[in-house]
Amino acid sequence: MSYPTIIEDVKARCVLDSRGDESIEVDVYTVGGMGRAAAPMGASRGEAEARPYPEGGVAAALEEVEKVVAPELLGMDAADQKAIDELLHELDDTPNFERLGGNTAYAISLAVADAAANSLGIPLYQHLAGILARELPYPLGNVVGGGRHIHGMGPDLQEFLVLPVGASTFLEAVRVNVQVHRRVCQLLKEVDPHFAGGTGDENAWATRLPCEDVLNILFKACQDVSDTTGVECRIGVDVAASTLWNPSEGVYHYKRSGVKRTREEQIQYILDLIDRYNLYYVEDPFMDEDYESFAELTRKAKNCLICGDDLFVTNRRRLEQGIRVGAANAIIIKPNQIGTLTDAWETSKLALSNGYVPVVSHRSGESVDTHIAHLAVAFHAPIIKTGVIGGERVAKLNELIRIEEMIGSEARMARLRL
Ligand code: 2PG
Ligand code: MG
Repeated sequence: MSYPTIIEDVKARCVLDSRGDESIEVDVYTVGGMGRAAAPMGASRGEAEARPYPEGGVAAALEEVEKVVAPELLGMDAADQKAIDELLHELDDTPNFERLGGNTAYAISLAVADAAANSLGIPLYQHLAGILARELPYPLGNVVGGGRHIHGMGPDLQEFLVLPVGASTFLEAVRVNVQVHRRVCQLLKEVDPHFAGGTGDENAWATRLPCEDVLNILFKACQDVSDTTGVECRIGVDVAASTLWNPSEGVYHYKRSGVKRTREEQIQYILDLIDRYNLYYVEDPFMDEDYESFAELTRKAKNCLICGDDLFVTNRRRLEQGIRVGAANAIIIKPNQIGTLTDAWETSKLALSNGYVPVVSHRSGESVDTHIAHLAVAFHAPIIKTGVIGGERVAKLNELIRIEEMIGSEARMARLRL
């Protein structure tokens, strides 16, 4: 008798991501079904994250899959994720997936999980977490873009985000986020004479206004939408501070506003923003080796999530270091930063058991895949960061609307810790 999850064939191809860049997509065929996954790609990548592709890019990665990985996968059980991910580490024992590429490992690891779920006839989140996974994450939506996610001189902060903390269903949460996104568009038209409805990589609005003007607009939009819907919305930012850091001068250089801030001034600036705009969420407020400043801000900021993305790069060891010194109280989980599903789950579990909030996240260059929607539910992540509009962003949100429907009357929103 052959099990439905036994792997029979593996194919990899080059496809395009949402920016038009080349990416790897992997198909895994089993006795009873098939799975597919394409890798996303970041623009503001952390120094310590897995190298996306080997020397030679996607073409070299395809060759590795065909010659090195696929022959080993044939006959393995797709339901044994741990064994698959261990194999990937055996085939590439470099610390940062330099031989295969983190994106290659991601596409294989996720395609295998997808194939197992498909062969068993159950949704991916259920295959990974069983029938007791019933909580929906709050969608953290990108409303205005800046930094490396837009072209030209925009606001220095990379992302201005909305979190509908008062929503009682996932569908209500995404509806509220869309309303905030639209309200911000109206307000930008009134304030920014150059605004022509353009958007950046994640379909967040692109404006030339400086940070404080954008925050004032987002604050007002959240208030207006909260007033009309009765759903409380809060603001978040991704500073992506490594992209502002000037190592030779030892300062954060805000080019748009023409300001340079030392480490101490940066801490004070972020504390002021948290206070003035009642921020719920601040991601990467410091460069990605400054655990100490993360720890100091986490101690001083009351009632705000301080999240590490480039700081932790979904890496268990870096999170352990953060836990030791009290740096941050939330962590971005991007499986392609670390390469495999098992590694991402281990990091997420460690976060949960130490009171850190895992935030499952998209990348700025995305596929239309829906896997991260399933991962957020399976990993018990209270928040998912996916954008507000645009096909590749909405794909994840719509999948969560379907998951909410599949769970039925047992479905509830995750518990936010603040
Ligand atoms: C981030 C992400 C996603 P990128 O910094 O959080 O929004 O950007 O994928 O470019 O690293
Ligand atoms: Mg980030």
